[in-house]
Amino acid sequence: PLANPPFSVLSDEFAAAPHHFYARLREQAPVHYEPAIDSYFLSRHQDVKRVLTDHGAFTTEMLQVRAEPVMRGRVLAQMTGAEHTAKRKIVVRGFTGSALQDQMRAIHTNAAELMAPFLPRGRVDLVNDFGKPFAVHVALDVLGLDRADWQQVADWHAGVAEFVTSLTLTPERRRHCLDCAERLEAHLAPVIRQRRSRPGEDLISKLCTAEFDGVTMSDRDVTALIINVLVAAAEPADKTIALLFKHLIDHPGQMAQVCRDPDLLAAAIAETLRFTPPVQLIPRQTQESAVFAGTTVPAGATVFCMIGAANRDPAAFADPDAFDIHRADLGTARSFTAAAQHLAFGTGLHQCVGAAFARAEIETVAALLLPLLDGVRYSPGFRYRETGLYTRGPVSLSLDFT
Ligand code: 2IO
Repeated sequence: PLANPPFSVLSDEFAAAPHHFYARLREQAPVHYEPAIDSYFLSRHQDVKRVLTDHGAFTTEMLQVRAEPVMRGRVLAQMTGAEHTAKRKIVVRGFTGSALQDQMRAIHTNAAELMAPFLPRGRVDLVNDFGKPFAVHVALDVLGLDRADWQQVADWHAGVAEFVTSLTLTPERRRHCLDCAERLEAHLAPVIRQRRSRPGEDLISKLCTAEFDGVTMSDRDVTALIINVLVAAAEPADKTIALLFKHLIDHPGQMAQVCRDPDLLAAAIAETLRFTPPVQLIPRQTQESAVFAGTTVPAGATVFCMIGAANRDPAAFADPDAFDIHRADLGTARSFTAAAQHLAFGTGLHQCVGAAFARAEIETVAALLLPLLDGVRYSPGFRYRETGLYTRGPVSLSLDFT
């Protein structure tokens, strides 16, 4: 359908600017088949929403091969029923309520410390100098792990995330990713042992001591949920921060409004998540064959929900390719809940467990950065580039400020 030359999600053209292809995909190939990876790509808001909402018909079974080898066990997204409800509740408790208040204080201190060396220079790479270390620090804080190890954990996390978010992986890269996962697991083993004997208030302790019908989780179960929280918290955070500032710099009128009224930050963050979701793809597996827009997808097939394309579907959002923090159809208050119209956090049973935390985290860090980055602009000669098909964000964001 997108013929001449045949369109591929795996092409360099798509990797350079996926959003250039969204309209054509939605209109001409809403069920795009990718033979090299034997997978289907859905781009319409309505189809994506249907897949994510119907967890009986569209399962997460493929995570057994797409995630388990590096997560070292089963993640929340693989669970259903009573087990899912119980374990999700424990994870949620780790970063809501009073835990959230403490974490936001820690986030403020964290962000201020990381930015301090760059303030006298008036220049910062918001991705590599700030966002990446910040994202891993926050994830370690939530888990109650030592921040001193952050660089090592960041490297292992990169390998685990590469495995989960790759559409194709060479045997060498696969080996490297599995190696990172094994080292991370070995790093966590003594921590788990220690928290079992002397539990504290942190999330790992809660995972170690929680009982289900009188039985605690195995080391394997606890390890997988720790890595689950680490990846889910660290991987999208630096991307969201950088994308928020990029969009505001590209729209000076809206930047001025947000600077004047920081209460608009929540709307700016929600619109950033709609416009450029840091998680662009969500995979599912068909339980039975299913028909979308007249095309049949066979049973047992891998289906990728294209969140970026769904979030720019004119059937769901007016003038979808415009970045507009005042858009009427966004519903900022809803944007971080199950009622969100944008699909950046997914939707349905497995909707992001950290959505409320992510909102508080990004709002806190953006409110801190905004006055520090007074008069912010791209550094001279800076060339903007994004990377990633699954999780996607700026390679770097070199900014000058006064
Ligand atoms: C970690 C991909 C960053 C999740 C995944 C195996 C499960 C799940 C997601 C998100 C975002 C990460 N999938 N978080 O898409 O926990």
